[in-house]
Amino acid sequence: MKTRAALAVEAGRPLEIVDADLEGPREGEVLVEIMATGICHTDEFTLSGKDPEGIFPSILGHEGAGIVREVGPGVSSLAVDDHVIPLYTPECRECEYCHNPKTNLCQSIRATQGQGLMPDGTSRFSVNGQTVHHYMGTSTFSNFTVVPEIALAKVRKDAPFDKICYIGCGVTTGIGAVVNTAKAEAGCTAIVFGLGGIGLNVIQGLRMVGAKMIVGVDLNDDREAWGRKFGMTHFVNPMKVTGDLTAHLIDITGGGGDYTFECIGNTDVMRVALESAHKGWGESIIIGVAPAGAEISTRPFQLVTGRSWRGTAFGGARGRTDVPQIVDWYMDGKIEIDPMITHTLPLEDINKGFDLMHAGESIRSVVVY
Ligand code: NAD
Ligand code: AHE
Ligand code: ZN
Repeated sequence: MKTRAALAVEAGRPLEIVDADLEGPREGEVLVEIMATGICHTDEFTLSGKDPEGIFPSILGHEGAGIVREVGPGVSSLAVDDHVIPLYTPECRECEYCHNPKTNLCQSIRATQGQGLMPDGTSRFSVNGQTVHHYMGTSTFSNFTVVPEIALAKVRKDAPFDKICYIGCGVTTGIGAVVNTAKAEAGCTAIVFGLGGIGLNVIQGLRMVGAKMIVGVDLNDDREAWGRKFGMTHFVNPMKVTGDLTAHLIDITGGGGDYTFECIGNTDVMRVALESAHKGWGESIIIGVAPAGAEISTRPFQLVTGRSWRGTAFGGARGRTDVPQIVDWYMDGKIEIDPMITHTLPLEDINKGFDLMHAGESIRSVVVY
């Protein structure tokens, strides 16, 4: 079949709207009509050429929601007309990782996913006879996409696609980092670096668990109002701090954060986040994705004296199990999504979504097909 899609032709070039060819689902695969997709900073990161796993030409996008239109042979957990959210972190429930409660990183199809291919080692997408790669196993910048069954969460049918698509990455990553990874408790003190589409969800996760003090750090002053809307209690713009930022954060939190979260992908900020975690017990959680070749550093003494450095992917969530519950949280009013979706665009304007992100003008842009 033909599908309208935004093609990443090569690194650093705007996406091109094309009519791509899409093969039907094979064994264990599902054809999904994507109804809406968010644009995450990670899509920009890969398009920029900084992702060591970036492959071109490809169809990016990993924050979608849609409807099952066809199931391949052997698919048993999904049927035509089911509403689904594609999962870049699948959940096969069979691999060593799925059996270990310490991780959400199902590895059953990770190798082919990283090569931009379906689990059988081939692509379903092509344009003018040339193979086009999948991205993160999801490729939601295409109106129709083929996704492995184990990488689809079935969700309730009354939830709006143009909002719940954000649960496919940003919402789950931010809230999950607090609830699943940090397991932050009521009364804690936290520092959140980067108040964009991820950081604001960390903040609303912290509010949900009853954090006492939530310090937000961002270079963009406009983000102060955004942070306060979701529960931030203090705001710091590093440009306006005289002296050392780490010392300032330790000072205002009375010794450092019980939990700190880096939601930018900047290795210098990752160091500040670790070193502004409380001596003796503070945990610093890296969410931001850093460019190929980047490395983190600190004095080992920072760890010797009780701080821990950790990381999280997809908020530690097991998608098929946890994502339907997060959709319920949204539908029950326990978490907010609508105000963070600042822009809604047709696919033809998808590059505007990237421009808005670069200009710091959007929290989340969502493409509606
Ligand atoms: P975003 O562009 O919406 O937000 C980034 C924010 O950081 C902006 O508000 C910006 O002003 C601020 N910022 C930039 N440099 C700063 C600095 N030096 N100090 C303070 N603030 C600074 O991006 P996003 O969509 O929220 O994504 C954030 C990061 O999280 C990206 O690196 C993305 O790739 C990553 N991410 C990781 C996961 C995961 O599973 N680990 C999931 C989604 C996104
Ligand atoms: N491919 C990159 C790393 C990109 C990365 O860290 N991706 C996150 C999700 S970001 C979503 O917006 C992730 O889940 N990583 C775990 C995984 O298995 O990919 C690189 O550096 O190679
Ligand atoms: Zn993302």
